[in-house]
Amino acid sequence: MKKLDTTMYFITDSTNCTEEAFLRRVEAACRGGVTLVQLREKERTTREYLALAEKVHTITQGFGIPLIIDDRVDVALAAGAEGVHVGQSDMPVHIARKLMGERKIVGATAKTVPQALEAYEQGADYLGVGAIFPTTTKVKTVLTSVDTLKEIVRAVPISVNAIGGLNRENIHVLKGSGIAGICAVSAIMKADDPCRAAGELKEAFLCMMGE
Ligand code: TZP
Ligand code: MG
Repeated sequence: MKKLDTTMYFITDSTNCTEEAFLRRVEAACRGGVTLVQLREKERTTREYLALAEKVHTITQGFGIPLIIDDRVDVALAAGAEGVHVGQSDMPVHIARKLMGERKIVGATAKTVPQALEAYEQGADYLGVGAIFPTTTKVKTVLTSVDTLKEIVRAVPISVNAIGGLNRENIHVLKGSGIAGICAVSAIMKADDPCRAAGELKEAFLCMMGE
């Protein structure tokens, strides 16, 4: 199984949330139509990360949505997740690919064309590019221009997703960029109604792409 639809890529943030409320939000986002889910945990122990990954995986499997684990190949494999996402200071893509095998999804972060080419050549299935806008989510990042995003889309034949501060009001800047999808944390995670937020953001993106 390796069919990849990155159209509406939901990345989780469990901070300031009970586990029960967090899992309810993940379930709601899945119901809302997200096409890919990434579990992104920065503070948990390995055992906690794995335990949460297993719970999230049970939810995503119920919807047939692939689960990607951020940073950790070992947790992805142990949880039986569909893939892993690695950043520039994580496991190199070619090693992540070797460890995960050909059938799993390996995603990578790229902020420049050389980084994008390297990740593609090392076996990445998709790239996350950003931050396009300033973000309130805890992350070490710098802004990436839409021009660089477009250059990356032209440079590699794999799916490229924009990330960072994206919401229904600002995704129009991505029009004509050739991206495969958008990644969002807060627009869904912090919404009053994550199911509706996920559906509306996805719809707005698809609508913009079709114009
Ligand atoms: N990488 C670049 S920006 C970002 C990550 C993980 C966070 C995006 O979060 P939000 O809330 O959608 O801005
Ligand atoms: Mg990382």
